[in-house]
Amino acid sequence: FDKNQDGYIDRDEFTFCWNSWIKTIVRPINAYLVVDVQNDFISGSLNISNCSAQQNGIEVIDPINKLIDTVEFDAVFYSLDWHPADHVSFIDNIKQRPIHPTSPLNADNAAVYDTVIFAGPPPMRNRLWPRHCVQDTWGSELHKDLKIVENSIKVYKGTNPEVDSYSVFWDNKKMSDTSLCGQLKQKGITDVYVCGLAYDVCVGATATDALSAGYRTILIDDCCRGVDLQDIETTKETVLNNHGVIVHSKEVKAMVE
Ligand code: VGL
Ligand code: ZN
Repeated sequence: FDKNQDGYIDRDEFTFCWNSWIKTIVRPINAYLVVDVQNDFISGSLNISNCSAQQNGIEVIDPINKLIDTVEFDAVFYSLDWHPADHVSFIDNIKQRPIHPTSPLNADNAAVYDTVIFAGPPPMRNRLWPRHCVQDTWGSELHKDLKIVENSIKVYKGTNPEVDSYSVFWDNKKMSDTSLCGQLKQKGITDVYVCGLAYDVCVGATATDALSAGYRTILIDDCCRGVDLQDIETTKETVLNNHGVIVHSKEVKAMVE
């Protein structure tokens, strides 16, 4: 850069270079991704407080809202688990599909939260859940106290009756992606801040996919609640092993600004 009489870098030249070149390379562009903060996971049919970790989903709402109010993210996304009535993950649909002969459990002895193998083709491992987040029902609505930002984007997943979708990027078979992938690219997002429900299921799968897609990925620990304590620990280890970052929500504002 040219220097002025005082020996400082010329402002106009620096500003030009920053805006037209440097910024586009080095400035983070931050997305806030709020995963599945829906009625069924908080107080409905898949209330996570009935699961082994006994955590309460309602507790994520205040810290998530606080970040919405205080941090200027470049984009905000809300994902919704959005299942058709005949979805493969619902235990009460188990008789609708043939079980593979190698499946340790079958329609007579599988219980909720168990995993069975459906015949396919191809054979497909599938965890069984109570009927939840059926499209256009109260259970699939975002919780009424969750703040919805203007110009934010909703992402629907789990819409294919034959394949479950924990990650907000890809279904569990990696057969098809959601609208999130294209939106992040189109907006030039570099950093993804992930939070929501359930920590060890959809939040974990989403953070893992964000890392493998090459995004700098920040998991906001106190804005997540999960199903199983051991699985939550495994989720955190996986994120850290793949060069993700785990922070408390009070650290986020300084990271983004
Ligand atoms: C989820 C179980 C089944 C989640 C979705 O959002 O974490 N968990 N479907
Ligand atoms: Zn689901």
